[in-house]
Amino acid sequence: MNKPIAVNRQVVAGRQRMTPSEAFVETLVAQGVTDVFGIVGSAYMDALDLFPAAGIRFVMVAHEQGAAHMADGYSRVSGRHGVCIAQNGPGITNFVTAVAAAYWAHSPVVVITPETGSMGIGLGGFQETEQLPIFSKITKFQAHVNNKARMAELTARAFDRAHLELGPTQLNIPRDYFYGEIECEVPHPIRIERGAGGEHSLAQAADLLAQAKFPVILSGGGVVMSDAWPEAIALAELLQAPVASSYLHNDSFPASHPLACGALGYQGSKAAMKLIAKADVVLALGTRLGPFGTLPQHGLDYWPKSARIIQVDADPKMLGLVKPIAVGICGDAKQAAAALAARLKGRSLACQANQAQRLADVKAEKAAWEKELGEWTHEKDRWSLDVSKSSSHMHPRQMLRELERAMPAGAMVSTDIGNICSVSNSYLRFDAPRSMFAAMSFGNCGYAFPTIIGAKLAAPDRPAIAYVGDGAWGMSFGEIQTCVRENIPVTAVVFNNGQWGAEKKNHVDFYNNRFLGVNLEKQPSWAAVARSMGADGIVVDKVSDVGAALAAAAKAQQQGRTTVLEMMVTPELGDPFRRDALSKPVRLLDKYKAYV
Ligand SMILES: Cc1ncc(C[n+]2csc(CCOP(=O)(O)OP(=O)(O)O)c2C)c(N)n1
Ligand SMILES: [Mg+2]
Repeated sequence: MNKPIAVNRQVVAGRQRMTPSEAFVETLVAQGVTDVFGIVGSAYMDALDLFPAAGIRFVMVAHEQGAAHMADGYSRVSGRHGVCIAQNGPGITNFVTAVAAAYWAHSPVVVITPETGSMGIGLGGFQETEQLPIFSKITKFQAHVNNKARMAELTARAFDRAHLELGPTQLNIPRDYFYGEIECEVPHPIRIERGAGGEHSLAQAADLLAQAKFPVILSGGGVVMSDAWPEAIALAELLQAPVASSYLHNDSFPASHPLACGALGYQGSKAAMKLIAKADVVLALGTRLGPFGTLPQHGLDYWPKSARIIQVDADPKMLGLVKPIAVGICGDAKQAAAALAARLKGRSLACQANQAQRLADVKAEKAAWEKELGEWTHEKDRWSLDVSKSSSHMHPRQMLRELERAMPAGAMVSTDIGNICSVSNSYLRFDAPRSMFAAMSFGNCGYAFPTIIGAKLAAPDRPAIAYVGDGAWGMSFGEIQTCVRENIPVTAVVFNNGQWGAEKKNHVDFYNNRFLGVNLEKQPSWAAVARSMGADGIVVDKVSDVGAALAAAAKAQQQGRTTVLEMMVTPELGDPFRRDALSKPVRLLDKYKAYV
């Protein structure tokens, strides 16, 4: 029987004798950690034992990949660290995919990796692998505890650097180093305040914006991370500039704002694309301008190649990396937007002369895109028409539109990688920041469900909804156990089209319908699986039932229930991901001649 635990969050002060486990746990407390995701392991049990007394909740997950995705979602909602821990060797290698995803989402995730004991390293004992090289390219900083006396110092540094360098960091600890006695002081967290950027570059940027005839703001993840909505709105209003959101950052500007045009990139907004195409100056605010996010879409090669670009990014290495820039500002999006607005206020702006025309353009393009979306009730390519004709299920676009209409206020939505999840990009609009969590440029299937679980833990009062294709669901549904056991209620909307659709689309477009490894035959009833795992499972087969089902699932969250909505949809498929990266097959050998 466990006895009631007296929680004490008071960090021990001054230099003290303590065990390395105590130093480690005290440093977590000092860094404000209240939740850690993972699977139990002997490697760190001596420290884990202290978590309850230190007021740290250990969230037991089904798979370590889930733990790291949860840490990612948690950090993206809260702006605080997400933390995960696991057993040395296999527990740690299970983290890899999710840490790579967090890396490209710039999430301050601290990955704690206990490793083989220091006296056994290199002997091939049990659960041994070199844990630093594995993460070297997907973390911003790696701390290796090379002496147990440095436990607090290096633990603190891993946490400090995750915020400072805007991404995951690793804390690698030989497992025997949790034991013993040391003398140390628990460091205070170091939090660096970022500034607006250099005076000279801000002045240059203000001049460019003052001369711009058609300025467009491209609002990115940095706007979300720095809580810069008010400053981005003020700057947009000052310039009366249309605002596009960067790829999968639909929550980087309020969707209901008259200047908001929607997102660029795959399955993004044609209005945003057509308006940015007219820009003579683009202010890329808090975005690294990732290459995938500005590829031609909907047949539109919209990127304004002759526009002057002002790029604001907190990471100086991102400035001018992908697109040539006129001005690079190394600064915080919030501070930079405020500083630019202060420099522009009261100045005569060239964009004032044609303001009425520009606003009319914005209104017209938005209305046209809305009308097109409203009428785009199903995919129109020949294959899609054929397969949906013989299906009684819902057209994905109609189902997505209904989900959009029924979206509860303040909802957080995570999206997976797949054809329907990607199409959903056109239908996801937010009026609060920190609301959209997508797999970003790492693009791994299996991302959305664990991520929303982490988000829900960080923001329990907000409705939490994951969009997941049925293939990706097969990878990630195990975390229903976490929702149920740990009482973290969420809603998973699973798109059952019976296929790895996004890849099947390539077979249709490039491989003459030679389908291989894409049909998800003999799937279980995902609703029944959910019920057997202690969640609610509902099959939805009619567009008219979609809204009520989502509303009921959101309500069930308030009662602590997790729901899986299994959406029965036709196999039709929207535009492919990588038209840019595929080409029609060429075969030179006779035996493969038919494979074209
Ligand atoms: C971990 C991982 N494995 C494979 C892929 C390649 N891939 C991209 S989309 C996709 C199909 C997704 O199918 P599903 O989840 O059913 O969604 P749908 O496309 O059918 O809507 C696959 C296999 C990937 N992105 N990530
Ligand atoms: Mg599918």
